[in-house]
Amino acid sequence: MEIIVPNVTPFTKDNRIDKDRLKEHLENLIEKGIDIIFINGTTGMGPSLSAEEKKEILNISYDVTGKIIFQLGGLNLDDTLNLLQYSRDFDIIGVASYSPYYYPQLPSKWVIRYFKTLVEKSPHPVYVYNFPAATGFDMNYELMKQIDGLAGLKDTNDNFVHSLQYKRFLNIKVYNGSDYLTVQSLTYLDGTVTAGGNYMPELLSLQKKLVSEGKINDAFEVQKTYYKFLDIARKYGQMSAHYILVKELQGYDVGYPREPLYPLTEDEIKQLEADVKEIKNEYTFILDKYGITS
Ligand code: ELE
Repeated sequence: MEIIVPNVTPFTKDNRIDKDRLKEHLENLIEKGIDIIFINGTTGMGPSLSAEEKKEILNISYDVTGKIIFQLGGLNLDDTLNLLQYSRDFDIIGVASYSPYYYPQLPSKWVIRYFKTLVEKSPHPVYVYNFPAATGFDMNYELMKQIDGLAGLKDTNDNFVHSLQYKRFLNIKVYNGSDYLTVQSLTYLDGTVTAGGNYMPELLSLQKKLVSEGKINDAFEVQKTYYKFLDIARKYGQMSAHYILVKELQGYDVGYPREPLYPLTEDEIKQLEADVKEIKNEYTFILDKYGITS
């Protein structure tokens, strides 16, 4: 079972990728036991990145680890194929793509054709990133069945039965991508993809350890604390709150989100810090209880 973190992408105040901060962040995640980094995902603002920037992020990340799934999807197939070609020289876990998005009512045969093209051209195992709430398209197990050679899928879906169906009907790796289903995904699927791991890598690693030892009830207890911080992230807009929460819980700066996802205001940051302060002792209590150093 794997714990996978879709990393935040640190930007500078003038909207450029902050290489040093990205490197520092990924080093910390790997050190804290994260198995795979999912780069250019939703949390990493994949749709806001140019093809060149996606390459740059692959390069920086690869300096830290090869345990990478490289998300390279987009609405320009030339770019995507070019990125696939580019990834050839990197020894990574795989590549991933969300389905073509934005355009309404896409015939499913086009989406199937898209993923078949990726499988055919990819030098690496291919993972589907299914996020119907964001893309407007659901790559359900019946569609997935029509594509041979896929390695796996990340299903960002609060409907856990939907994720279980892939496991039931297909022989591929299946991860759920909802932050609130970490223990469930570790127990019943091949693992979890969770943005919360950016700022709570210790609690995520601990959930994995407890599940692998069969201590599911203890894992649920840890998950309750995990939930409390996820709730804080959502209260302020999770895409930008992640940046502050990394600072609060991991102690280093990951810069800014990229506009038009605006950073939290001074007042919001103060409020968020107060919220964190109220429950931070729970975090340290758990780390102490299990003898984890942060
Ligand atoms: C998730 C989103 C899902 C993470 C990525 C991810 O960033 O690439 O609110 O749990 O549905 O897709 O963070 O957010 P929730 O896989």
